[in-house]
Amino acid sequence: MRSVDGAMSHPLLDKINQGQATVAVIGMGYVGLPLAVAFAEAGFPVVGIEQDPRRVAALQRGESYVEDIPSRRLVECMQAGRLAVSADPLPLASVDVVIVCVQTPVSPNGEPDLSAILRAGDAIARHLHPGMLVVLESTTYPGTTEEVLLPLLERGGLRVGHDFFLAYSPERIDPGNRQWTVQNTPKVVGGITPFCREIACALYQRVTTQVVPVASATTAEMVKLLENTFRAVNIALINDIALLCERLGVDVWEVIDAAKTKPFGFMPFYPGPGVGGHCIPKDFRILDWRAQRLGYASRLLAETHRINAGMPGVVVEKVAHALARQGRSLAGAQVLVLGVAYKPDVADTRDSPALEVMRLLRERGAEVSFHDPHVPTLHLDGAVLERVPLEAGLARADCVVIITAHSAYDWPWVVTRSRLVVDTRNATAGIKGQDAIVVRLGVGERRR
Ligand code: SAJ
Repeated sequence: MRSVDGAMSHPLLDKINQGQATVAVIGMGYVGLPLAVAFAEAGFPVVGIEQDPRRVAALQRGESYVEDIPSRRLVECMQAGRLAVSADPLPLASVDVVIVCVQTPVSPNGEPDLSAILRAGDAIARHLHPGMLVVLESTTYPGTTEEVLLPLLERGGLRVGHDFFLAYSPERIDPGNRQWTVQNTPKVVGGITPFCREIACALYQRVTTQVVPVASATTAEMVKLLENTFRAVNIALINDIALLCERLGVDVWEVIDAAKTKPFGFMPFYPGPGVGGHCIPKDFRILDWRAQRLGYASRLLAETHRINAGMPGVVVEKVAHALARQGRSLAGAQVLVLGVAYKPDVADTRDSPALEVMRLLRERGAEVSFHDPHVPTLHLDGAVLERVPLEAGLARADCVVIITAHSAYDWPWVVTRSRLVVDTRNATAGIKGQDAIVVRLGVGERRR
């Protein structure tokens, strides 16, 4: 691969640098679709490989189901002939680059489910040909690319670093984030060999402003887990501090706002009813699972899970206590949950803490309904719940629980129409309702 001047060269590298490499993206989800569109908009011919026929049909109709990609951008790429979608992995036989963006769920004990990666790896292995670059982006335990994907790809006799190239580059998509996109978020890249890394860096340089090469694929896998474990641990910390502040009789939200005036050495996190989404609840558990198999039991990671997973129960206890102070029992009470998406201003409810809060409220006999401006129907334990009209829901509710503070809510309007509010997001700070009683997570009764 080395030319006379020592620079690395290879026909694939030339095709990438000329924007002529054909790119396949496996997994057209909230990671894969924006990536496929980014490469297509950079001029590459792209094929999206997607196993879900409903997604394939939607994309072929020019309908985007990923909020960060408006259908207009998808249609433009398809009409320019630079983006096609296929349910069949056959196109892999004729592409130069394959990027794997499939999901890696975890089981209740934190064990990562690699089945989607293995299916993708098997499909690639069946179509692997000399001169191909394979990049894994799915979040997984450190060692997956080298110990699981590489042997799968080499089973046909082709050798990594010579016949084909393999790298890992963690996805850094933050759904709903309008400021940080594929194009301007630095991209970490680690290769199985130095040339694997070189080629993968050249690929991402075509769509991102900054590429960050690291020593190996395992290093790159660890970078991703550190990023999200950092968030999970700090969310657990502030949830813990919130419960301490309640007992201290201070307002944790005021404490955080004052602490973040420190211009260095502090980064604010905020308490809440639990941690949702595709990544933060699970990524640190993948790391914990791997650590335990390496004989390292991290107490911090175990405690992080206990605290964050325990927050829905804390919220339900707060509802029960607030009702009891009005002489009402949670059993039989009408409870309205506001905001069921896993974070503000998105429609995604996957692993949303609202689901566990609603389950626990129901277990305690409450009549639970929900409203969310972005979520018209909610699947909960096999049932399909319809969102209730907001004003009618507030009028009927004995207690309103704010789980996700979408910016579309007019909180003074909500509070004045509520009897009792349990606010887990500090959405009602400073709002005085005529007769509403507002209980905020992390705010203690001020001692005289
Ligand atoms: N949360 C809190 N308190 C906080 C921050 C978040 O309770 O201070 C909760 C949120 O309500 C949400 C969950 O944690 O339920 C996850 O929040 P998030 O802001 O981390 O949102 P995600 O999972 O969509 O995106 C994260 C990315 N977020 C940011 O960098 C801000 C990033 O960690 C990853 O790029 C992405 O996951 C991923 O795909 O790994």
